[in-house]
Amino acid sequence: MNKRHTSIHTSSLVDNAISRIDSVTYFGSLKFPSKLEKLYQEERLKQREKEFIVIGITGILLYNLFVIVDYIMLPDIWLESFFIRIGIVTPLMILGLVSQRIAFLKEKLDFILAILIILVSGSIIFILFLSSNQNVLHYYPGIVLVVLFGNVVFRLNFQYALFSSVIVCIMHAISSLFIMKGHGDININSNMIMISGTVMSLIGNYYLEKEDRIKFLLNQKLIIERHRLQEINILLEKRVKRDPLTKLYNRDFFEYTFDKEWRNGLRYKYPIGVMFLDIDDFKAYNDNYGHQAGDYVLKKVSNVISKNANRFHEIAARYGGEEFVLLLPHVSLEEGLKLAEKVRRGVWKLAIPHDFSTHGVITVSIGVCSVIPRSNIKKENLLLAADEAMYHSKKMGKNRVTPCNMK
Ligand code: GH3
Ligand code: MG
Ligand code: MG
Repeated sequence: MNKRHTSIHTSSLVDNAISRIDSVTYFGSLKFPSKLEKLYQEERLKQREKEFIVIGITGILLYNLFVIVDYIMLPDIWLESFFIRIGIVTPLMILGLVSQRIAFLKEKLDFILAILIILVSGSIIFILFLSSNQNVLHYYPGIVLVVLFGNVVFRLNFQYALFSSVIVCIMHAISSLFIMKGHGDININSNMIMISGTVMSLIGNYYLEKEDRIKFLLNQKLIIERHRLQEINILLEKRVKRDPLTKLYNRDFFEYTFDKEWRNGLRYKYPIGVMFLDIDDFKAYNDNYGHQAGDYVLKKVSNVISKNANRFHEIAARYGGEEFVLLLPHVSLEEGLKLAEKVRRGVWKLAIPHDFSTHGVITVSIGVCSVIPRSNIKKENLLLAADEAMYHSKKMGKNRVTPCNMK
C-alpha cells in the first residue's frame, strides 16, 4: 500500500474515532479500532518512557519515607517494616522500573504497574497486621494514597486502574475487619475514605485518558493534514512551473528565471545565452498526420531539448505552440552554437517522417544569442534577437542554426 492510500485510510479512521470518542459521555469504552489503538499505545509508551523514571523514583522514595513514620508510630514492628519495605518491596519496584528497558515487557507497563500497586498496598496491610500498636487505626486509611498514585499520578489505563483499585479496596475492606476488630466506627470511616478516594481518582483517571486520546487523535489529524498539504504543494509547484504536455518548464517560469539570471549577469558580468527554436512546417504536419501525432512530435523534440539543456541553471521551456526557448547562463555564443547544432542534429536524427516538409523529416530552425548584460540593453532585446536569428534560419531553408550579432 502506498503512502497516499495509507494516509487516506488512516484519515477516515481518525475522523471516525474523533466522532465516536466525542459522543462517549459517560464511562463508555474509550478504546479505538485495533490499528489506531496500537498506534496510540505505542505513542503513549514513548511519551511515558520519559516521565516513568521520575514518577517511579518519586514513588519509591515516598514509600520508603514511611519507614520513619513506622519508627515513630509503630515502634514495635519498625524493623520488620524496614526489612519489608527496603528489602523486599523496593527491589521489586526497581525491577518494575528496569522492566521498561526490556522490549516485550514495555508493552505490559500498565499490567506491571497495577501489580505493583496491589503489592505495595498488600505490603502496608501486612506491616499493619504485624503491629499491635493502637496507632494502626490512624495509619490504615493511608492506603488510599497508593491507589491515588496509580490512578492519578501514573495514570494507568482505565481498565487497569479499575482492576487494581477494586482489588486494593477489597483487600482493605477484608483486612480492616481483623485489624480494627472492636473499632467498627473507625473502620467505617477508614473504608469510606478508601472508597471515596478510589472513586474520585477513577473518575479523574477516566477523563484524563479521554483527554489524552482526543489529544492523540487531533495530533494524528494534524499529521495527516500536513502530509496532504505537502502532496498538494508538490503538485501545485509542478503545475506552476511545468508545461503539462512536454514536461518542459512553461513560459511563466522561463520569464521569471530569465529576469533573475539577467539581474545576476548584470551584477556579476557573466554571459547569458538564449536559444530560440521552432519546429519546421509543423502546421502541415498537424494537418496531414493529425493533432495527436503532432503532440507526439512535440514530446520527442522536447526530449532532445531537455537532454541537451541539463546543466545546472539551464532552463528549457515551451514558449508557445511549437516554439521552445533555452536559457543558458554562463554560455558564450560559441558554446551556444555548439549546443544548438547538437539539438538540431538530434531532432533531425529522430528521423520522424514528414512528407509535407522541406526536408522530408521533422526538423527545427534555431537562433542563438549570447551577451553579457549591461544596463543599456534590455533583456527583451536578447530574446527578440534570438527570435530574429531563428527566422533567418527559416528564410535560409530551415533545419539550421543562425547566430545573432548582438554586441
Ligand atoms: P514554420 O515552418 O514557418 O515554423 O511553419 P509552421 O507550420 O511550423 O508554423 P505555424 O505557426 O504556421 O504553425 C504552428 C502550428 O503548430 C499550428 C498548430 O496547429 C500547431 N500547434 C501549436 N500548438 C500545438 C499543440 O499543442 N499540439 C499540436 N499537435 N499542435 C500544435
Ligand atoms: Mg513552426
Ligand atoms: Mg511558430
